[in-house]
Amino acid sequence: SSPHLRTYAERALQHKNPAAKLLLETIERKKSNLAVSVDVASAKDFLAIIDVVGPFVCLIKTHIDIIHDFTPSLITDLQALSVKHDFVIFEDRKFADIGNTVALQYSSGVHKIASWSHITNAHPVPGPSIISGLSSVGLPLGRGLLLLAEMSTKGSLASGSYTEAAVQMAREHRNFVIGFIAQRRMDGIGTTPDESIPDEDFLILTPGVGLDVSGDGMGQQYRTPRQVVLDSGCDVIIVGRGIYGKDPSLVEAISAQAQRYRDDGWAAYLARIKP
Ligand code: BMP
Repeated sequence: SSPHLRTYAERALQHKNPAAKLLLETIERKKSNLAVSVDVASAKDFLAIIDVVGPFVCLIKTHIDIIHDFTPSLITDLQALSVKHDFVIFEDRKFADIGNTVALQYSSGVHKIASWSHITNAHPVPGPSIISGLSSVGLPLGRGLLLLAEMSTKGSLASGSYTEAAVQMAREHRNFVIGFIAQRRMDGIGTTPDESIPDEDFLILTPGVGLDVSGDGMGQQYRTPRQVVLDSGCDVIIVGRGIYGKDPSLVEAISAQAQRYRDDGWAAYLARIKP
């Protein structure tokens, strides 16, 4: 059956990539397919939000280059929170260069992403060499890569044959590419029904999720957890401003929003796997 009709636990047993396995197991253990994207500029706010939403998430998504007062100790603190609250870490770096350059960007610089982020992502635009470059660093560390097959923004160029080519690229590197940033399932895309690969199980992590507004006035487009998980078959909802809003000090409001999205995402999943 199509992967999205199976439980996260069943899928965890079959996945060979350690990061994919960890994510699926964490989703099942915490009964949460919610990822929170913590896009704030101060280290203090960053850690405070993660500590509040931590109990409700399977994954924390970071843009570490947004933090204006970054120091290496922030990573130690982030890792401590990931142990305390049991979540996976995904640095949303969106690599997009030649293999040699992305390998350096992934392993080195101030942020040393590969050393702490279980999952990262890349634009498929340079072709398969971006996967080779990143996997030369990430595979020995047990990391996983997501390709951006689609985007949530109005007017996105990642559609049609571009999306298909991204899926084909992923199929050639299934030990390292664990899935996609996309708006719907990618199973069998670019194949005829008799060609489709039975044990293909790509994880679909989906941003552009919000319950209260339909956009942000800068091209972002929001759909509800139910539309994303039940109607489109995606595996993880990624929510940023819908949860932490404009004021990171409103701890109770943030906690309530995280629970609300966690509950909606999980209800949509249960409705999806119901026979
Ligand atoms: P928000 O929920 O506040 O709109 O944040 C969405 C997050 O997901 C941002 O960190 C953005 O970089 C990321 N994102 C997205 O919105 N759309 C995509 O197609 C891919 C993304 O990584």
